[in-house]
Amino acid sequence: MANDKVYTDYFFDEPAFNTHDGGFIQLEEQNVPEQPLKVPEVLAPDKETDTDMYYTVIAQEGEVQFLPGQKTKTWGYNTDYLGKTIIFKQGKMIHITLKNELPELTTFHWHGLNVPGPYTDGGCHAPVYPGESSEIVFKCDQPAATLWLHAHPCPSTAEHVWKGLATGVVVKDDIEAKLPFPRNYGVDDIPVILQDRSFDENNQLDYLADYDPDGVQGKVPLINGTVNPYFDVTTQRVRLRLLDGANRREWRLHFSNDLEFTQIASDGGVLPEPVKFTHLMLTCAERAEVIVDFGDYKPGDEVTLYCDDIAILKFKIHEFARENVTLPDHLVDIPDPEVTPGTTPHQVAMSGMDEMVELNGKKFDMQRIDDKQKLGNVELWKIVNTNDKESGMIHPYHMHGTQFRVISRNGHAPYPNENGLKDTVSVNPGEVVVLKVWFEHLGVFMNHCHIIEHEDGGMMAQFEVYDPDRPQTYKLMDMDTLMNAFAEERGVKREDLNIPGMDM
Ligand SMILES: [Cu+2]
Repeated sequence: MANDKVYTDYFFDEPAFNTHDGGFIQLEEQNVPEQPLKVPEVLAPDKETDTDMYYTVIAQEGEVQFLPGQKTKTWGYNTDYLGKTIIFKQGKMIHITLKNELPELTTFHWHGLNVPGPYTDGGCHAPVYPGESSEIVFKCDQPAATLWLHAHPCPSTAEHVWKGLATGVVVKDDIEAKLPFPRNYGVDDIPVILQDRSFDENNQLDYLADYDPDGVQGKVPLINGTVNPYFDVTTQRVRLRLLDGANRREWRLHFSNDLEFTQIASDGGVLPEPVKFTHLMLTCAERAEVIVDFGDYKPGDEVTLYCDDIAILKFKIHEFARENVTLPDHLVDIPDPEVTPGTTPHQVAMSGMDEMVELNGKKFDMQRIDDKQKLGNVELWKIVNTNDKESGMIHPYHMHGTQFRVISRNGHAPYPNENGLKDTVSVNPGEVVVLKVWFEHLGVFMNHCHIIEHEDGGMMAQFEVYDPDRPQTYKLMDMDTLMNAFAEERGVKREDLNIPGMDM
């Protein structure tokens, strides 16, 4: 049953929906000296036992030499921009001190991690104020995957991510460890965080100046925080843990000479079968682990990764030991529980663009629970993008607290790389995507478009995962408290607080 087909398109009816929007900004290659791709360091644990791991994650200010001339002021986790890669082992208890050394409140959201909501999950209900810290403890209990950590302090999530608050989180397990994948971190297994930014005349990030309610973009490709990067290839096969970490951009990826590559994992972990591509698209927050085989190249050759027709990352081929590895046709088993009888499918409509974005006809309200699902149930969620095909955008739909299955797209089978676990799914204009969703933890969680300005603008809701035998009460944050805190921290009056997309 091996799927030998090589997919050569982006699976979308249109080659590029995001170009429909008048505000679309195309990437531009930068005329600056090439630099080695920054590979984030691994975050060292503070302490480690057979059963427990202890970490400190610090949100901090920094500065980076992105471009010749002035350094850029940035934010990051345990470093200047983006962060150190955090590696969890399945089965361990994880203790994390979350420390905020920024001048304003932020939150620490574990995107794709199956943990209780709303505090451990780290959405808007879990602010950490400047100079303060908080502790979370959870068991890492999910398959090997590439996840990520990012700030989620609604409605300033987009600005915090734009300044740099995002980093890779890798879960490892014993099943993935036996598969013939490259896994030597930094050598043949590297995170590749895809972002775009624009810089002002002083090389600074000016979020307000670049603000677009349909998502902030910039013409400068920034890969792991590197402008014009290259990577030295010293092994025949290289595993790229691709993450669309952009606020709004879709990445249409392909290599020079249409080099084939193989996707082995999606958001929630390893795919049931490898899928071969020459062209792959990622929408905001989606991940794809791919293996690129450079066996047909020789030392001195260069292979380029493009987004559209813009070079974003070069691979310089060096001498490497030849290997002849064939991936098995079947990689892992994916859970596929039966839908609980008698349950009614949930309906989620993502509508509008710019300031008009809504979810089910409403703007986000952090005090309102919009939906609920019983712990242990498996239920269908029907996600609709009501934008029209001529002028609408793709809305990448994300649910906290779960790794779901994609059942169908407008009644058809999902794309071939959507047969694994996912936490974010692109929904094309005019499309209905059906998901099968179950949860492993109680809590209040958010569901939203992951174009971050759409989420901040209100295309977001929240639901409760409940157990009738264990009723919970949650202290939910309110907009007044958050806005007053932001105003105080930024040293302005509440009415002068400039958070775009927000009616103060
Ligand atoms: Cu959207």
